[in-house]
Amino acid sequence: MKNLMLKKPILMAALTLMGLSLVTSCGQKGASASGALGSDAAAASYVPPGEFDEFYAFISGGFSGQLSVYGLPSGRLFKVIPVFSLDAEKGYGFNEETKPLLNTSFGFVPWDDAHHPELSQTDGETDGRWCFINGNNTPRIARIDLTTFETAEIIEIPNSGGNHSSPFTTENTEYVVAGTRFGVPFPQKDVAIDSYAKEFKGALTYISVDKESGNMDVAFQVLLPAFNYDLAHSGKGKSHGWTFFTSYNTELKNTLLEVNASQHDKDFIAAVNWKKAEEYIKQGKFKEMPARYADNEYDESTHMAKSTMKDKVKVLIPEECPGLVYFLPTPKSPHGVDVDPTGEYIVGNGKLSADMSVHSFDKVLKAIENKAFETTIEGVPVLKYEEILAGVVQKPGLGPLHTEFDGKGNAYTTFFISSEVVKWKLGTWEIVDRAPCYYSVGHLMIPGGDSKKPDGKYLVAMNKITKDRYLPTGPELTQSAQLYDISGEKMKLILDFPTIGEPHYAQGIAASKIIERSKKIYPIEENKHPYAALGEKQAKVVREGNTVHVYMTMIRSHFAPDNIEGVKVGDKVYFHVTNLEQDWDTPHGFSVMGARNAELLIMPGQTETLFWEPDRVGVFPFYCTDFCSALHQEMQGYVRVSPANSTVPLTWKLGDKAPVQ
Ligand code: K7E
Ligand code: CUA
Repeated sequence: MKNLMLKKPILMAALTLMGLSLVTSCGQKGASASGALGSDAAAASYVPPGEFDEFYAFISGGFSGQLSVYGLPSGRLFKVIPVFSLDAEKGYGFNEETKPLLNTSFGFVPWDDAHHPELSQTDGETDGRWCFINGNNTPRIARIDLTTFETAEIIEIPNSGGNHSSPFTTENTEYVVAGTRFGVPFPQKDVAIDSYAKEFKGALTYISVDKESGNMDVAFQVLLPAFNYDLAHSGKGKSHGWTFFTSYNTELKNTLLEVNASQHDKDFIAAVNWKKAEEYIKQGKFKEMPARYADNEYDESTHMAKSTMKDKVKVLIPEECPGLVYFLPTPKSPHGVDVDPTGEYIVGNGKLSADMSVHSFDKVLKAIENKAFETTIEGVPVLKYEEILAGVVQKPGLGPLHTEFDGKGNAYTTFFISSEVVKWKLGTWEIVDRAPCYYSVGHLMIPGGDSKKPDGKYLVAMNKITKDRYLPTGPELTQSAQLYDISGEKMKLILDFPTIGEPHYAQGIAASKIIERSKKIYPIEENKHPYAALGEKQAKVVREGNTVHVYMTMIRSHFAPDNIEGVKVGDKVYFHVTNLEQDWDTPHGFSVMGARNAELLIMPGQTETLFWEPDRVGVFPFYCTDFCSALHQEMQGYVRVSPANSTVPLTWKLGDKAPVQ
């Protein structure tokens, strides 16, 4: 979202023309509001040592590619879950088991730009089962299992460029969606970029989610004009069965977008009737198109991920599927599209618009029934703006991006340029409060704030710029989140905390929905890893040509075996290490000198594999990296490497109880 700043000069000019004065975020200083938090504010976010937070917050890392987990109201950081980016700390993407998760049709892609976490829902309420998050650059969606807080699946989105309007779920997590941000040739081919308006398309993809396992699959794609599909939300309650995607660049331009994509005073929200799509799929009214995309799943019993390449996709074309998609005109280059808890109001956050338009779902249905169409674009009827409008929030602020709800009839919208959160009333559209953000707020989050049942107690604003708020850290300064108490009439700022990466979006959930389901260990008897050693007696070293498999175990405070000889220069050595512990919070680490990847960090009952290619003779230590007991420092061993032509026999041992060889 930093690119929005580029729009500032244009926006400033436009607003000056409109006679509006502009309070830029850069002009403000924290001063009074920042330093002067009273002690009651401090108490409001204080969670005494040893006590739990009331909520979990899942905050995206943006260009860090990861998802971080905080407690609210304390703002304490609990975990950074590796998703799209390598994480040497956990061996994620370095160990053999997780590498397949990062496989794509482009090969191994060890980074992505992760924007929008989305919790699974049942009947429109967060259920604490999974958290999904989009990968923007190499179009992907990941599913994180909230019993383990680990990435369980990553699926690539075919025929897309920049998976931004994603992964927003439907009411019962029937689907998560993936709208392409960039128009791309469909299917990809070698064409002139200037043929954009003719050759390029914008695909909206529906990914089905298995009710039990959570397994994702590309169900179908809807082929639309090559607008830039920015954000989305599905309907709920009365609007269940629909998804709304914002778009910009309805001008269909391919160069200098900051000017060329800001021409129309209205862009569109694409309203997709996915229940209708299901009917069309059932009737066989789709085109099967070639595609190439990876679906990567982690299997908890083998502790291993597997990557499967898939090669086709069902595509629905609006011209052949009447009633499937409608365009709702919405001023102007809308970013977020947010559906209130009743499912009636569809809020378009027109970031270049002076006012905010709210559509009525009832009126949308009526306009469809009455065929109140302005025109039709590539088979998609454009509804008449006046016919679907529920109301307008007038001059709420500058640069609206995203709205959430408190379940008490109020909406809260972030304004990037005027750097504030504005509270307004659904139905009357009047502004009831505003609170400054430090600075340049992007998105906001109320736990459950995009569900049917918001917990309207706290609001987190995610800020792009912090400037003078924290100690300087060289040229790059931290981004931050700010916590507001929204239980009363007025919003109260109660806490500031720095974030990991650049937070773009977040989700929150009552801790009680997650705590009970949280896994403590992996039962060792359920470990089906093909190279597991399920007890020290099973520890062994096996040579197959120049590949050496080490079946190793770890338990406080030794490895079995801890002395290995007979490895040769040029061997390909796989350390398959099983953690035999069966107590909560007893991981062990494994690292070996000369390894060119990372450590392993192995949970109780789990097996992980480190690949090691010794390139010189010598005796190399390995050790445990996680302080696991008073004798952690003794948890170590040696592997001897002999010349390639050596005749040193392959042996291994642990103390006097050398395993049988
Ligand atoms: Cu940065 Cu949702 Cu990708 Cu807005 S997005 S800020
Ligand atoms: Cu095991 Cu330290």
